[in-house]
Amino acid sequence: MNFKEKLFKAALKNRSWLCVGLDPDISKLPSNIVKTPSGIEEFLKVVIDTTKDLVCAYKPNSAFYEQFGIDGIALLKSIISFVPADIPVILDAKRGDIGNTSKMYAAAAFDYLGADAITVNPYMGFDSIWPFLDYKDKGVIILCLTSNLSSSDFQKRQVIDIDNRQIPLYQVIARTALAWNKNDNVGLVVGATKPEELGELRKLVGDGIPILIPGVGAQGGDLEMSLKNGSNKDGQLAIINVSRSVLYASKESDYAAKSRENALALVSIMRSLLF
Ligand code: OMP
Repeated sequence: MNFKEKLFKAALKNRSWLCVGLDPDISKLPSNIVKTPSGIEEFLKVVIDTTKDLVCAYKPNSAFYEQFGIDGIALLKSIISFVPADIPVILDAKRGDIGNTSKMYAAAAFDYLGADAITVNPYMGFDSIWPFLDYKDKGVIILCLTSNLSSSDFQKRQVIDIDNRQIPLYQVIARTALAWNKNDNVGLVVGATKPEELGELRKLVGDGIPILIPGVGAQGGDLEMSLKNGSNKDGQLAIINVSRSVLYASKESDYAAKSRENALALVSIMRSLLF
């Protein structure tokens, strides 16, 4: 089963387009959790167990694991394999390098870690992305318009596309991503903090491309607007990522119940609008 099929299956089974971000931060952990990689492992496994019927995917961000060195990589691998087999894991690593190097990044993400999809940075162009696209069953989610304030430094600059049209750079990326979608395994990242552009981008790429939408919760993005503007005509494929506001719902030992409560509040809105 490829990434998109697995994503659809999980979303329809759980009636949810929520992706919980698994970004462990020692300073935010509940007080009863031991502040070591094995303490974090226990914490993340509890959160997965308590939310696995509420999500369409999980998204561990590699940086939060790399900070612990070799133990962090082991933790990342263990967390990915702990996620139930019918729920896709998006490795958030924003990779991209010369082709020869991207090939190694792809092998690390897909063959070693066992991720179902990865986020990639398109700045270096097609030969930096094809080693990922070449894994036909894996999702390749391309940064298009990111949620951060400084995204406009480059992404909103007006540029001339190959057909001589003057458009913002993020639209060039979206149009190019469509051209790269020969294996039907391309997705885009568009921040929830950019709702107007999100709607414009959904129209531009059509109904078949998953859009990963981070920025709801801690970054202030609006859930309903993200669903309305990011979903396709059937109310699908807007993957709403929420990390901190689900993971760190409580500093106390009731964190599992509180994480579930926060995830369920988001999913209830999704269910009332989309399912
Ligand atoms: P919270 O703000 O805690 O919900 O986390 C958001 C997660 O999404 C983090 O792992 C970010 O690195 C990631 N992210 C963004 O916040 N903005 C983007 O534009 C892209 C991503 C991403 O690629 O997932």
